[in-house]
Amino acid sequence: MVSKFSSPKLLITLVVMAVFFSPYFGSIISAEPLEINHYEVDIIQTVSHDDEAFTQGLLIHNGVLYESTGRYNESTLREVNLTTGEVVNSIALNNNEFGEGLALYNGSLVQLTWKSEIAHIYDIETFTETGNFSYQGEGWGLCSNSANFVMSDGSSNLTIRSHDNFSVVDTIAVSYNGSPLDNLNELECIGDYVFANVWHWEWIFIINLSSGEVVGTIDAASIYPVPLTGGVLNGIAYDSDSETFWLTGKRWPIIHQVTWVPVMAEDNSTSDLPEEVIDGLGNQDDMLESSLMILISLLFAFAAFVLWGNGFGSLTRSRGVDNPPAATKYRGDRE
Ligand SMILES: [Ca+2]
Repeated sequence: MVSKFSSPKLLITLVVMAVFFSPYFGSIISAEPLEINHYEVDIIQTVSHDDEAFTQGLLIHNGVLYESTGRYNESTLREVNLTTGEVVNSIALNNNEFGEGLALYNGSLVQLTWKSEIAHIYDIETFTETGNFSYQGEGWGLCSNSANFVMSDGSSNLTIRSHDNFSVVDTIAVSYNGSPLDNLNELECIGDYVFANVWHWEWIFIINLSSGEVVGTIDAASIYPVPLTGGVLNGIAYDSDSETFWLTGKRWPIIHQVTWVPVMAEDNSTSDLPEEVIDGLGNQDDMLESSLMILISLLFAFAAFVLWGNGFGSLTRSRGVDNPPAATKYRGDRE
């Protein structure tokens, strides 16, 4: 291998280049895993949950759980005591309506229906229906942030809707690893982010609402009931008082209070992450910065060769070295 470096001047130049720029390449490689964070669920406590509740919407207000349940002839809006799991209050939807997502805005609960294209508005204290919104298409998940409602319909799009009249303000295409994330289901709005269940997936996805990109995943496989007596994971409620989340699923006999724990190892190794997560860790800004640094490195190397009086002629004469080692090293570490 030493024979490749037939020119001592070339070898010295390349070594100096490699040492000089090694911090940049080190930072390039270590910076990439920071963009999508991967978490696991840490259970704080587990409370019983009505195993007849086909959970479609879940939220917490002032320490009280509000839940929307689905299925024709069975759909309800209910208030649940989070200490006992007891259903404190419940009203039934029309038999031909299938309850879906649930959101709170300005003292009112807004409950979607799957295919009836109507959202019921209730006073949160009395469960008295005070009005309704209409919309086109299917209703799946719903949450409310400081500006708007955010709604899912089973596609990879989130629809931003007006607090005032439910009109469409914007449509956000949600992507994970550069691909559309279909089957977006129950939602929870927290600031500029949306936490989303995805139908038949045991992960929760953290979506940047501005870009539509998934910026985090939460593996909730560990919280499924054992034995699995219910259906899919569906139901995310954030308790701002305790800064914890409550999670459950369709017809699960339990509901958990949880926090998230980063999966990332202490040495920032990404070896424990699923391949699909690692693939999504690339950050466009970091990549641009990386490319610029490589370009600067190559220009610097070229200038050094010219000034040394040797030029790239030594490369072709020596053969076997097609690129400066810095660039070769970078490509090798990326593969
Ligand atoms: Ca929710």
